[in-house]
This record gives sequence, structure tokens and C-alpha cells, in this order.
Amino acid sequence: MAEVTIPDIGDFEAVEVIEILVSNGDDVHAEDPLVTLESDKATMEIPAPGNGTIANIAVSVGDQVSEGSVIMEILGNADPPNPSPPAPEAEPDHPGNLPGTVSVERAVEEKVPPVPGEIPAHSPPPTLPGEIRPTAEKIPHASPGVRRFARELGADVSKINGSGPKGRILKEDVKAWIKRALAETPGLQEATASGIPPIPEIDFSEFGETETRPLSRIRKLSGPHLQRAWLNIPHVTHHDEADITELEAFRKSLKEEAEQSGAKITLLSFIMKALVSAMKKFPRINASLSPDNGSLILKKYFNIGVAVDTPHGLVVPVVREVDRKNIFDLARDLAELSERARNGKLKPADLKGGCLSISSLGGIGGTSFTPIVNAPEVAILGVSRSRITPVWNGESFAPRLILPLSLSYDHRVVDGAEAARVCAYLARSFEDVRRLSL
Ligand code: CAO
Repeated sequence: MAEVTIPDIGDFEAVEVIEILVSNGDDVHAEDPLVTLESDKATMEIPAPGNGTIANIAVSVGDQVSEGSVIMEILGNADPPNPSPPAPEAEPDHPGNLPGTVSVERAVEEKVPPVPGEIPAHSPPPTLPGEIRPTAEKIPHASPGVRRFARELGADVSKINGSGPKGRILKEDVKAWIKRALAETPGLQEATASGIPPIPEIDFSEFGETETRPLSRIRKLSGPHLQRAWLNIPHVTHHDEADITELEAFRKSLKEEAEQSGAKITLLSFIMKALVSAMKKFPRINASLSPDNGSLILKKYFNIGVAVDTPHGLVVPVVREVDRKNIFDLARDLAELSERARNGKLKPADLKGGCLSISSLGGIGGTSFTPIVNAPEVAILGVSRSRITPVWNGESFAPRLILPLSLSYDHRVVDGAEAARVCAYLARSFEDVRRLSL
């Protein structure tokens, strides 16, 4: 059995114990930290003098100790008294801490002109035995172990609020800070890995009142997904128009029949049918690039994602086997999926397996927009609000109902000419309702 006493800690007297890092019965190895002491100038850990089991801890947090104070006992083959003084904290940016010296948390920067061969002025000089360097600035309250932990994870202790006694930073505070930093910066890893300079931080409260609200779970997920697609895909959007005058008359004629079958038929069901027809005619828009970008994976199934606007953000549930469903089936599927989306009842499987997506803002407004391709799909059809427009028919202007279409595509897979052909084909399909059944 060996008593553990406070070794020579320099000129310090009555230094406060701020942390007890072991409990009675713990097995420790030589140099394991046992307690943390903190004076107004330095924080230091007292190491175990040898291997053994901790017993009779004689100090509590808040006690004051000086050189020679007994703090606990170690049962086993611990070395006899006269343990080595506190181990200096290994500060890679504080070179030259000599073994057996007391390491002060942050030494003052010494404004001494550099001499060739000397440690540069911006690095603190080596601590000499028995020397305690004063601190010039306020030290964030944290034990050397916590500082080391924070440094290993890249956390800046000066930015962390401590929840320990007297605001001391605990390991838990460092973990919580890192978790928060990661959660609050969706897409951070992608953005920094891509080498794109981050948008500078601004304190908006300098300019007026602000309120900070957390992002919804959906936005936290969809944000990085959209950013990935935007950064990876060379996007082009092709705009076109379709005359849907006859189609709209046909849709209205189906209203009664639809209501009887429990479905509300909107234009979207027809758009899905037309899109499947276009996917069959232009198979490249129903494809994805292989992960190595070396080949094209053509899909022989026809599932269409539909962007749904919900109070929590955008989701894109997938309507399956659109080629095998009629307009009434599609209307029912759409109503069911969009209701579940708005009530937050979608399952992960509802969001998978899409071949191509539609983003319809027609119920809201707009004349055209540039939707973002829902990667790894290669195209997305944007639909804006139809409007009555005077169209020259060769003899006179006639009022026609015109639907704006915006097809965004991955230019690595789809060429501009092909996108124009797809849109022209869609427009022809809408203009001649019979084609939708082809
Ligand atoms: N032009 C004119 N009117 C249109 C139209 C169009 N292109 N599309 C739909 N409408 C009409 C509908 O006929 C309906 O009219 P009534 O109320 O008189 O019957 C009304 O607009 C509302 O339609 P809806 O939006 O309820 O139904 P929908 O089938 O057209 O769309 C859904 C369903 C889920 C796609 C839609 O509600 C929605 O969420 N759209 C937003 C999608 C979105 O946010 N996209 C942006 C994503 S970011 O790229």
C-alpha cells in the first residue's frame, strides 16, 4: 500500500481539487490521472505513482491541497512515495515542456524577437522545472484531459460553455458541442470536402431583431440531398408549353365518374401517364449513371416520384408501376400518398425506387421554374400553372389553355436535343388525349 501525496507543484499553496477522476476500488496504472487541481493560474492533473487499486480517497471536490497532502492510497505494487510530479500536458503547439515540469494551460505569448535556432516567438518557451508561467488572458475552465479530448476532436474549448462547477468544461460539454455543431450544419462535410468556401457567418442581430428556429427533420434530410444533387449534376432546364384545352375538357367530363369511384382527377394523373409514354420512347430519361459513372443503368419499370409540399418541407413519395395503372388508379394513389405525406405518415419504402420525378406547382402558380434533379434519377419534370392564352391558328387568335413545362436534366446523360424532343413529345401527348392511351 502506498499513500498518494501531492508532489512538488511549484510555488502553489492551497490549490483547489476540481475533479476526482477515480473511485475507491478502481484499478489504475502508473501515470493515470487521479485528481485535477486548479489554481487561479494553472490546471494540472496528479498522476498515479504506480499500478494498483485505489482506496481511502481522502479529498473531495473543493478541498484545498498543497505539496505533501495525502489524497488517497493505492493498494498493490505502487511505487513508494516521492512520485513524479504532475505530468505535463502534451501540447503539440507548446513544444519543449520538459519532463517533470508543471504545465500551465496557456502560457502568455512572449513578444520577444525571434533568434535563429530558438523556438519562434509565437510558441511559448519551454517550461522550466518549478516554473509556473502567468496567464495573460482568461483561460477557459477545463482540465488537461478535457482539453486534450477537445483538441483530438477539433473542438475549440474557448467556444464551449461549461456545465461543471464554476462553469468548468466537462467531457460531456465537448461531446454535446460537437454533436450540435454537426447537426446545425447539414451538408457541412460535403461542402468542405468539395473545397467550396463556406458562406461567411454573420450576426444578423446587428441589423435588427431575429429569431432562431430549428429546422424540421425533413428539411435537415432534404437539404443535404438537394445540395448533393445540385453539386454533382450538371443541370440544364428545357422550357416548353403544351396546349391542354381538349385534355382539360376531357378531365372535366370525367369528374362525375371520378367522384363515383372516390377519386379526384387532377391534371397530374394525365401528366404521369404522358411521362411513362415518353420514358418508353426515350429510355435514357429512365436511367441512372452507374456509381463509377462508366455506364448507364436503364430501367424497365416505371415508378414516378411526385414532389409533395408539406408543412414540414418537401417530400417525394413514389407512385409505383404507373404504366399498369389507369387515370382513376393514379388519382387515388396520388391522393392517398399526398395525404400521408402531409400527415407525416410516409414509410421509408414510400420514398424509394423512383425512376423520374414530377414537381407540380400548377395548383399554386408560376410560369416556369428550374426543378433540381432528384439524383440518382436523371430528369425531373416541372409543371407550372396553365393559363388561357391567345394562340394564332393560322387565321385568327383563339383562346387556348396552355400548360408550361420545365424539364431539368442531367446533361451527362441527356443531351439538349433529346430533352427538347421529350418535351415536344409530351406536348403532343397532351394535345391529343388519344395518345395517352398508347
Ligand atoms: N394548372 C392549373 N391548375 C392546376 C394545375 C395546373 N398545372 N395543377 C393543378 N391545378 C389545380 C387542380 O386542378 C386543383 O384545382 P381545384 O381545386 O379547382 O380542383 C388545384 O389546382 C389544386 O390541385 P392540387 O395541388 O391539390 O392537386 P395536384 O394533383 O395538382 O397536385 C400535389 C398534388 C401533391 C403534387 C400538390 O398538392 C403539391 O404538393 N404541389 C407542390 C409540389 C412542390 O412543392 N414542388 C416544388 C418542389 S421543389 O422543386
